[in-house]
Amino acid sequence: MNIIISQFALANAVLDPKPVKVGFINDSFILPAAQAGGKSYFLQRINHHIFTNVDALQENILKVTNHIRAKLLAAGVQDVQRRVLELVPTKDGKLYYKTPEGDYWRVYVLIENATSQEKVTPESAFLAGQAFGEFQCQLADIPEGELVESIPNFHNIEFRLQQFDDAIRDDKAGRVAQTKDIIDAINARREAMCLAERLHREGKLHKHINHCDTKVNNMLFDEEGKPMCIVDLDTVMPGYVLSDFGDFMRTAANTGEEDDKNLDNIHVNMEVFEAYTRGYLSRATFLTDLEKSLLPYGCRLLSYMQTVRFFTDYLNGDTYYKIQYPEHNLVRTYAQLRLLEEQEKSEEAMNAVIAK
Ligand code: GN1
Ligand code: MG
Repeated sequence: MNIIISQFALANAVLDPKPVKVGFINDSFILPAAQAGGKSYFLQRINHHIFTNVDALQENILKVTNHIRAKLLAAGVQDVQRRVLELVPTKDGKLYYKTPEGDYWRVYVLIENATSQEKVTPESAFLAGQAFGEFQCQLADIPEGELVESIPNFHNIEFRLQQFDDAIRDDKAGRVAQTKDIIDAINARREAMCLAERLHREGKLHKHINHCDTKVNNMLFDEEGKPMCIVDLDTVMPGYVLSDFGDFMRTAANTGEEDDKNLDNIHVNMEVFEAYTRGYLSRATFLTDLEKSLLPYGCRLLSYMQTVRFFTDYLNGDTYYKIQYPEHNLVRTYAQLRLLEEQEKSEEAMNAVIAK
């Protein structure tokens, strides 16, 4: 690993990499500064089986971070280096290093004294809503076509259902026969869940730049518990605002875990829903009436999409998501499906919050 680290233009010496468990896709390490007062870094091996165009991925991230940094500087914001990620180039000016074995590595400056939350409170959900709303506003003026879809059709539910159909047809892991209940639950909702794509084709629902992975733990908080920096920019790309709203609710407005084995733990946390919605709508002032009215559907869409994605990976023999035990993707599927059912029951209550 020293050979990898030595490729990057670090400002000072660093200690041995310390692995950190974040996300299901990339491998991450902290490079602590060797001397007090020095800079620490965040090293990642990019999963290039998932992000197949690493050049485009890294270009996207550079554009997004430069765009946000310019806005923060123009607004006179203090401590800009804690509010936006900074990529560290290699010594020959590239945005990643490719090893002779074909692995891709990148480095960010580590944001110091930051914490992340796995569970939010209504107070932090309100602040998170403001922060994700602001993030969308900051990126709203990136010209169309400037960012590449780092994973093509990433949040396109029609595409995800196609992958699901293919997985059933191929039945690579021989798991289709025992999972008919899930297949039926997915099929029963497919027509209704493709609404966003239909509205887009009809020219009624437009795309904005989205984060596309607005899990609570992709936001760093400062010492006072205020949102400071949005991280994990791999999937920043054009999409429907429903994606970011829905994915936050999927992960934060859930009283259970994403992979809860006890389905009775899973309910919609309406307090968090209400607080995030208030924060988000106070900043995302560009939303149309149609977009606002679709937000509860957006919650269901993201839970449904995640059900389809975890389940498709299960049928394919667990090749996409990192798993911790053999049936993990099946457990995740059931937990996401239950969340979807709970969100269906809360539809009226959600509509009332938005209307208010
Ligand atoms: C993956 O690895 P992480 O936590 O950043 C996935 C998201 C899913 C999420 C499920 C590139 O995100 O789309 O919503 O797992 N990222 C990719 O928790 O597929
Ligand atoms: Mg991610």
